Amino acid sequence: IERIDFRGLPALRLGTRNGASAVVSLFGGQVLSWTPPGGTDRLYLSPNAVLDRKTPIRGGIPVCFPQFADLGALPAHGFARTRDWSVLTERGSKDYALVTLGLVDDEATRTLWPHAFSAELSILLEESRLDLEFEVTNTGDGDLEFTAALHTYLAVREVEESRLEGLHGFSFRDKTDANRIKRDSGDVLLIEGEADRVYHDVQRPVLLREYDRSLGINAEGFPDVVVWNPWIERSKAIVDLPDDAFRHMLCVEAAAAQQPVRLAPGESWWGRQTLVAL
Ligand code: TA6
Repeated sequence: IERIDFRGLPALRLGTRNGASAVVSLFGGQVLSWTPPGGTDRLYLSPNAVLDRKTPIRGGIPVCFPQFADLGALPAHGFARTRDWSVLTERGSKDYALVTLGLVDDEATRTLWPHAFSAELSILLEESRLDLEFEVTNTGDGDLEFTAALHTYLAVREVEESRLEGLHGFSFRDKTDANRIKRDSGDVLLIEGEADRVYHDVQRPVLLREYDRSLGINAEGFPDVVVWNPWIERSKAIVDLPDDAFRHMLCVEAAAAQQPVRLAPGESWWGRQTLVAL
């Protein structure tokens, strides 16, 4: 684990002896890159991402907290992705690297969201696996409620040739169709247009299949799976995405979105997303 400067951002590089590596920005507590041994980057980071330490970074794994998307009155996806996180612990051996980053409330966060909290993000890199665990503790003396997500931007070779398996039978809220609640009937989900879906209470791992590789995506604690691809028009409208970005990215996110998490004073909650390169 070494401290690096990633295009002007303070960051950590994690590596293992067999050649797995990851880059984590302290701004946002955001994984920006993850390359399993012998492979290419499995995360999508927009070549137009603005790295000015103010703007949310477009790509990697943004942490959405204490609000997912525009579900409440806070800025979209909350404030965790635009704050500086601190390094709490770092550990490693030849086979793994583990860092835990921390974020606590301060005057600026309390102005937006009047709660005392501490959040920890543990990032574990192993051979072909990346594991992110997000934990929130209510350190105040009143109840608090939040929604959250690990907004994972996966890199795909060609989105129209990618297949997502494991979501059939679960109901989802379709943001591209007036938030209607629908249910998937097909065995695989193909991305052939804009997708912005929150799948509820997903009980099994999801598999992203491409013609020459696959990725297992598992979650614990986070009940929902969000699938997002902006497609042609929205890619053009999003300034920090190239026009053809939609072809090379697919967000498959671990979220607690449908039902806010409620914590009494002293209580904690955690959720995890695990990616396995296959
Ligand atoms: O997770 C899907 C989503 O909430 C979409 O609705 C889309 O807006 C996306 O996240 C990106 O949000 P951002 O605020 O980063 O532009």
